[in-house]
Amino acid sequence: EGVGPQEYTLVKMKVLEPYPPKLSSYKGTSVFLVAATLRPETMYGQTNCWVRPDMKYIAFKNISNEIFICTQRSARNMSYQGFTQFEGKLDVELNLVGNDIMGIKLEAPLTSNKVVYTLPMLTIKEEKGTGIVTSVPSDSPDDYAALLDLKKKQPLREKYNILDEMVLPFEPIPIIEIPELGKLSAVHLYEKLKIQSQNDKDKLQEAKELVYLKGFYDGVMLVGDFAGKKVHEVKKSAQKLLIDQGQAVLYYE
Ligand code: A2H
Repeated sequence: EGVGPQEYTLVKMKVLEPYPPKLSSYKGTSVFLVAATLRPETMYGQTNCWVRPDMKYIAFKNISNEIFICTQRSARNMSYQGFTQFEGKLDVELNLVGNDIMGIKLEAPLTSNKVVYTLPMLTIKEEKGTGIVTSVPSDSPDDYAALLDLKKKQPLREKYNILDEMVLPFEPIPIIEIPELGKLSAVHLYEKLKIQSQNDKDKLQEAKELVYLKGFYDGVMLVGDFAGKKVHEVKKSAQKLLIDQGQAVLYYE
């Protein structure tokens, strides 16, 4: 990777009540799954949130008395970035695994979906971001592949107790138009490269590079506060909008 730290936009996805059993002690308190993204301008297209079923997560209280859920590794980093009352001091309140927070309702910023659900993605890495990934299947080939896996495979939904209504009604939302790739660039490349599943690593890598290469300079926003503007012009403004609305914070690693 490059020199120096990577800046992420940490998107706060609010857990809606009633909370699942493992979070029941937080009734009345604000709880967020925090997702690290490099593409704040795509938050208009969120359809769900990815969690890895077997991955360990923790809950901690931040300096504003909100509960954040993420990996312990990322929470430790946050404790050195002003997220906690005392620098470097992290009070782990709960130990969780992904399955404890699977199929729960969230409120996500900017998207036209009033409610989105946490769903399983099996390829989430431990050593990157927060272990929570927000899903934008219109513009992220990984997200589209994982969503399609769930849509196509009833046994996969059943394995993780995912109800049809958490998956089937959610379709990629056209939010960015890219010359040659259209208004759903991830879908276009998934089909063009004949990607089969979220485990199709090499083709997904190729698809991601193509979306990024063509999208950054030539992509045009179709919806929201920056409609009509180029992606590279609005990335910073979208990040600032989210931060000003209290729906995101900066995170580095
Ligand atoms: B991106 P980098 Cl629309 N494991 O956000 C796997 N993937 C992870 C992750 C983890 N632990 N943490 C974050 N990510 C994803 C939006 C998006 C993203 C779009 C298009 C491309 C894209 C919506 N998902 O990323 O290795 C997150 O998905 C393409 C790589 O640190 C995050 O941004 O560069 C990105 O990967 C961070 O990847």
